[in-house]
Amino acid sequence: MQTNTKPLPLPLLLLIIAGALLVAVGCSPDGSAGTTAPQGESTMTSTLEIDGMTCMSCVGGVEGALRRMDGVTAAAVTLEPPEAVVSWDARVTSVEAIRSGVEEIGYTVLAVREGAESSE
Ligand SMILES: [Cu+2]
Repeated sequence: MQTNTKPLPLPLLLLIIAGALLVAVGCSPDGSAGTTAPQGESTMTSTLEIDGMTCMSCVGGVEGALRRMDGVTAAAVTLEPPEAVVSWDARVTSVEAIRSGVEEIGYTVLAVREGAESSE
């Protein structure tokens, strides 16, 4: 005994439609609401010369503190030379905020250079 080929059950159909709508909204090409602002446009990279780091745990401490700061997207700290290369979002933070964050945990920022180049 064969049952009729049933159409998709209504709830499933609604689910599919809702899903399609969500995808369509998410991909809307002129979705300039700001929620999907392109990354990178306002990302700056700065190199901070840091005084007071003496060992790898200092390095780890500075790096951890930098990475926890609002607006910091990446941080790489080295002991030799003693500096931090920080990528940060100019819409969220500033070099001054980053600098004072480093000084708050007990180190001194001797200089800040734009970009990721090491001192010559
Ligand atoms: Cu140390």
